Amino acid sequence: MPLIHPAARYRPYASASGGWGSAFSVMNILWREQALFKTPLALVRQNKPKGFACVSCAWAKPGNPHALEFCENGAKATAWELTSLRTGPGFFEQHSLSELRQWSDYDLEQHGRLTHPLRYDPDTDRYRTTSWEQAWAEIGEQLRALTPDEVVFYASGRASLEASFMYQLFARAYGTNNLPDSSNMCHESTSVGLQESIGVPVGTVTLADFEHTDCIFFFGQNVGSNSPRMLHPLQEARKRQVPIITFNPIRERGLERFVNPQSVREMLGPESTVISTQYHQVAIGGDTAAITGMAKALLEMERTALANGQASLLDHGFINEHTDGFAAFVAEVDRHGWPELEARSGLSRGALEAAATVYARHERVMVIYGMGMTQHRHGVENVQMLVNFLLMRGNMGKTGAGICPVRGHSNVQGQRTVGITEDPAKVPVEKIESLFNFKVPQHKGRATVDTCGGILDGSVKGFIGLGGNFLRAVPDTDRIEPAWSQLTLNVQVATKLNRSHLLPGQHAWLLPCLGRIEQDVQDGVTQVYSTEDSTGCVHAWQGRSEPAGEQLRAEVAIIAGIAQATLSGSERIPWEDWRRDYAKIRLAISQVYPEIFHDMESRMWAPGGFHRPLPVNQRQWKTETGRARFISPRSLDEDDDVSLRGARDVIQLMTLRSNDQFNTTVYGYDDRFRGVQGTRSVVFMNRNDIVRLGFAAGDWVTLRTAIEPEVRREAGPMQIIAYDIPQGCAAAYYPECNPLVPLWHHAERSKVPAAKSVPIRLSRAQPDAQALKRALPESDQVR
Ligand SMILES: Nc1nc2c(c(=O)[nH]1)N[C@H]1C(S)=C(S)[C@@H](COP(=O)(O)OP(=O)(O)OC[C@H]3O[C@@H](n4cnc5c(=O)[nH]c(N)nc54)[C@H](O)[C@@H]3O)O[C@H]1N2
Ligand SMILES: Nc1nc2c(c(=O)[nH]1)N[C@H]1C(S)=C(S)[C@@H](COP(=O)(O)OP(=O)(O)OC[C@H]3O[C@@H](n4cnc5c(=O)[nH]c(N)nc54)[C@H](O)[C@@H]3O)O[C@H]1N2
Ligand SMILES: [Mo]
Repeated sequence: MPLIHPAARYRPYASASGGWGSAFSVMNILWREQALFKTPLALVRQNKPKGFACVSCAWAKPGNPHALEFCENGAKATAWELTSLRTGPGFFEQHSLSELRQWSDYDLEQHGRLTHPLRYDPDTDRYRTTSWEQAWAEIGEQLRALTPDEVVFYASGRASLEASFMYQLFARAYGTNNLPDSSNMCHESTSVGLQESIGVPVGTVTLADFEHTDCIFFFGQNVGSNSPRMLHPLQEARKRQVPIITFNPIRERGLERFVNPQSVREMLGPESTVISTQYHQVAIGGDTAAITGMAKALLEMERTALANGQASLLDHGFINEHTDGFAAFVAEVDRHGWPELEARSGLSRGALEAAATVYARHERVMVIYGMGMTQHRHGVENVQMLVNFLLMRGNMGKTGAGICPVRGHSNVQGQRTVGITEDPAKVPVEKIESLFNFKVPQHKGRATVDTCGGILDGSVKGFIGLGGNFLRAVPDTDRIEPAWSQLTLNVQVATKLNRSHLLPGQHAWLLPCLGRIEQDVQDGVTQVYSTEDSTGCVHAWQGRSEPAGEQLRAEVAIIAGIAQATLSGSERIPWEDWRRDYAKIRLAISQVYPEIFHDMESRMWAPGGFHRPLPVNQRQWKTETGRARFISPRSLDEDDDVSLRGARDVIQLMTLRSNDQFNTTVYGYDDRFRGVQGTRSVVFMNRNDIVRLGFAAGDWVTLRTAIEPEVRREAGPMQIIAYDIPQGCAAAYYPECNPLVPLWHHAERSKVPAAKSVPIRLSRAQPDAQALKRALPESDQVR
């Protein structure tokens, strides 16, 4: 067997993020997608007034955009959608689904855009072309035969406010609140945590706050790969000498140095901007302990100051007037000694005191965070701990300060705002009932984890997917796959082929839709659509590129088609009018949610969009007690109930994204910033752990979940990379590692799968030629 030395494919990345590496990477994908000419034209309009919203991340779209307001990964996402490659009817004549199931995620999507509505034919094991009218009629018939609570309506976070509003209304008029959403795997810990703590489910920071902040804390988010446009305001802040204090187990390149690829001077010159002024490599799951440590340091500084007759360090005026729970929080912090905090956080007292000192010296502090905080068993407490930290010095409801969750999908926050949620208590039921003349079901529906449970036990029989790749994105994928193929009904609205489409169940349709970059013409009139970004701004957009095929339909039209074929019509929902004129959908949205969306039709065109009202910014707290709440964590341990502390062969695995993917969409096999080339089958480990466990860098291993060992959960083979990551911690890629995450291993209350903290054991693997080829797809050595 050929020996593959890791040095051939792993070389630490010495450059800054952005820069020439970024420019080359974009050219590469334009070439591969055969989109060299179309894409650059489209990119000029990306994130611009009268242009289209980037289909990649949810980061804010400024009112005064750069000449080119896009990033490396936004450009990749655009090229991915505008590709000249097609997966048409001929493709499905050639390939059966059992054959396609052997393909990689990369190969499936790389084949290009879906072009025709398809129905699965079990006799030939192939998708066959159907007509839209027939598809809608047959899907309607299937839905009417099922009981509403046996069906779920999944949304992946891209669909516009208009399509999303229609989608949830359809599900509810049909008779269920089963509305799982990608946000159930993502920022639901934020929605639950912030709602309780400060009375809004979303972040409070806007782009303008970046101009006024004087200090930034950054937890568990990989800005260089996952929201690169945010590097611009961060770079601006650094030019004003704003300190940025980062907590992340891995030294992410984008959090260290940045060269703006759109600045000629920076590209040609030697400088790069240092992003993080302090970098703390916290242990996986150690953030609550780290923040407790900083709170402890602050309380100690405060006591010393008061004893010396100096001014108070904490904002007692704010704490007394606006918060509750402070005394209990102080007692909780006092309860923990430094040795315990150091052990749990993996950071020294000195490091935590240094961070706390910077915090104490600044007046306008904001906290930015991502999946490193939410995807833990204590994800909700992690988020609430960030709020506690901010409240100590009144960093809420003041310019330049606040909390900034970095959302994932480009309209995931907006989908929740217009009613995509399993909880009817979160939607204005009375307004919906009186406007549309139907009863909203009163009982809670299923979110993502409950949907998976229902698929496993057979109580979920029908699945409608508005985008996404549910089967690949959810935890415990190897257990769910066989059950997924037992569904009675499986309808997927998609732009490209993915694994969720390949295990079709009894009756399955694959319906191709327009992407957001494409022109959406209904009855001769070009439609516009709207989204809400991570900072709570609502914008209008318009796609202008030529659609990938004549048969494609807009998501709005597809939902209207299925709804009309399913519902009795007694509901008084004007599906056909809405399909013809999206302004009418927006009017309905503004009637159901007037506080947020009044006069939406005119306001959404304002440069930078319009802000949803955030009472927090007026220091009004819509919480249970009418105050902002210090909510003490119940434990410093991220996994207290499954802790395998003391089991020396167990390490904590985080599953994360490379720089060359968008969620389950794999653009390529390089992770430039982490120095990996040509493979995704790697596990990053601390050198001491590698030696201690009897391995060497470059060894092939199988990863096995250590909790609930009676269930066999495995992933691999993967090659070990010796990496700068704390001892006891490891990292590997999502979605390859999803079979390792037990379905029940999720955040309490928010049910976000704890994808950032899975206890695993390693065993030596001997990959055969086929496994090697899968692991190293671009390697000549194994061909
Ligand atoms: N190019 C690109 N852009 C994307 C996406 C994509 O896949 N590709 N996905 C989109 C989506 S849906 C989302 S939700 C976002 C995701 O964006 P991120 O929130 O950045 O998600 P991850 O890549 O999973 O990385 C999480 C980061 O958390 C760190 N981390 C892991 N565990 C811990 C911990 O216990 N504590 C701390 N402090 N840090 C930890 C990891 O080292 C990593 O840097 O990006 C969005 N944008
Ligand atoms: N282990 C582990 N698991 C995770 C995560 C993790 O960090 N670790 N992250 C979680 C997170 S944060 C998220 S958000 C989920 C993501 O879960 P999903 O949102 O379900 O997955 P995506 O990969 O974003 O979906 C990609 C598919 O969407 C379709 N698509 C693309 N554009 C459009 C469009 O405009 N319209 C329609 N209808 N379809 C379109 C394409 O067919 C494409 O194949 O995964 C979660 N799972
Ligand atoms: Mo996400």
